Amino acid sequence: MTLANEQQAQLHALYDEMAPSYLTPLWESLADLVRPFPRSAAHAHRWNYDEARNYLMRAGDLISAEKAERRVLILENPGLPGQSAITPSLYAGLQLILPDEVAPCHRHSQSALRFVMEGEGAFTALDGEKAIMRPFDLVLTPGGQWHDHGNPSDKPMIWLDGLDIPTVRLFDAQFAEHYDGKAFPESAPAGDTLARYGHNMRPMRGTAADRRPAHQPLFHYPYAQWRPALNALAAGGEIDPHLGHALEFTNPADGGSIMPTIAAHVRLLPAGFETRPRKSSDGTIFAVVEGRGTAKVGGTEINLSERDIFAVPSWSELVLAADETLVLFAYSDKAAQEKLNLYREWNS
Ligand code: GTQ
Repeated sequence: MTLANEQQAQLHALYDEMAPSYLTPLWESLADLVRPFPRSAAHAHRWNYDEARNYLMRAGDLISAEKAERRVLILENPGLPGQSAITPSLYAGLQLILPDEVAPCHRHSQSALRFVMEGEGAFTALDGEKAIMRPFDLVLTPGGQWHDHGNPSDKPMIWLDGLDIPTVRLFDAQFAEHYDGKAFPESAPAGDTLARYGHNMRPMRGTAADRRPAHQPLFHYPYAQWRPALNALAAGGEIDPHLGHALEFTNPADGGSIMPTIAAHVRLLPAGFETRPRKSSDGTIFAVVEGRGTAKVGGTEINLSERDIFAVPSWSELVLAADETLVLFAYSDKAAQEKLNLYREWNS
């Protein structure tokens, strides 16, 4: 044995000896732990809506929303098996509520957004105020606020749930409670908060100012408002070469992201438009609202049709191309990363 080999053998014997004391040598893993740039375990992946919907409807025949508490199919990233995560920090699921069903009231530390995929007339109630949901509406249930869902309409209702479950799990900071009784008592007429905070205005005086948390009053961003805004933006101005025409949803209390951990936006790419390549450190979940096109993510080309959902991992090069006018909804952990001074992007 050479001297070098002898030392190597002694080192490994040392590792074996210290292992039962839960000690490991940094120098064997440093290059993996502290990398020059992100190399996500998540894969670029698309879920076809019709396929997922079919499984969800079959589950609907077999278990009630009430029994399930939340009847949801989790969109689990193929690179993160067993983690109930679509990116390392975020969760996505498709939730089904059938006519006359209720999903019981609870609250938890995790913040959630709902993006409606189909159906009309079901509601999410937040601290006792209903938001009546229509296709492609965005509805928030921020951490700590009581929420239940119900469907008094005559059609199934399906929405995309986006939560910060893996982020809260990372911090070991989760708490949850069930409400005693089915639904939280009605605290205001449906649409009350939207009327008060959803139009670049705020109440001069009134109960909603007290009833809703001052830091997070608004929780409904209807398609009927955001879609015309996107159209007006597209009609008026120059297109961003990396994003297309893009608008971020904001919290009217501070002009920042919709929730402390999650940011969300919509974008419109005109037919024939292709974005310049871009990378960002926020792994992002997209839902196709309208149109057809492709997403090139690193080496993978993904065909996009209406209501498909796809995940783009952190620091993957993304090029979006629209065959027809392509409208996308997206959410990511950018809000959390900016607070932690972690967010970065690269625009070619
Ligand atoms: O609707 O409250 O997809 O608590 C996962 C956890 C939905 C909800 C999910 C939840 C909910």
